[in-house]
Amino acid sequence: MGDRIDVIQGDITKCNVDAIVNAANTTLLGGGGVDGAIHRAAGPRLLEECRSLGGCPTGQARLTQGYDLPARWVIHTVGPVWSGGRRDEDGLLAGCYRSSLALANGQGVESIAFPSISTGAYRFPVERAAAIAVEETLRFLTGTTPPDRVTFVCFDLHTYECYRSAVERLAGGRPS
Ligand code: AR6
Repeated sequence: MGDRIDVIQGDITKCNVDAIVNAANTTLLGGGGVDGAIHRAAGPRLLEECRSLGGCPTGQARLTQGYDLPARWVIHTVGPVWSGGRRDEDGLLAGCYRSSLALANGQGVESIAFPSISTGAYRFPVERAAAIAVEETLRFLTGTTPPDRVTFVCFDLHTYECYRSAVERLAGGRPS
């Protein structure tokens, strides 16, 4: 199963995959971090389409086109703000991965790239988030295609190391 999961360090806006996932907020109207980078790279038509969606609840996901991005689709999901772990942050973060992968599956998306949802401005602890991301992805991929290939795109080295070790530990092998 580990052979369908990749971990790389880099910029998700440059990824040549069918769909990239955006760590958005409930308005879907843009922001900082990876959200800002995706809107800048996709161009103003992305914001226009996002406006028509009327927002997205935490833990769910919405699909738009990718416009000027190499990726054909953007899946916008809203991670939880970390507040100590007592507000079902784990369950909500798992929901982000489940609903993003379900949308990808319904759209026939073969390859999808995720950023490390919630671990920037929303302060979710990275090691804990990486375990949830990998567990939910493995659970979804078992017996399901598409997507055939999932890439975790980590911006900084610490995040990269956390996701790599989560894949090694949970998928029973080194990420390819
Ligand atoms: N490619 C890949 N990862 C990136 C990139 C990039 N180009 N840029 C940043 N990251 P964050 P959140 C990493 O804050 O915690 C926004 O304002 C970043 O280093 O983008 O879910 C939204 O509008 C970190 O590891 O998302 C929301 O209001 C990870 O992406 C809020 O931030 C997530 O950091 C969402 O916060």
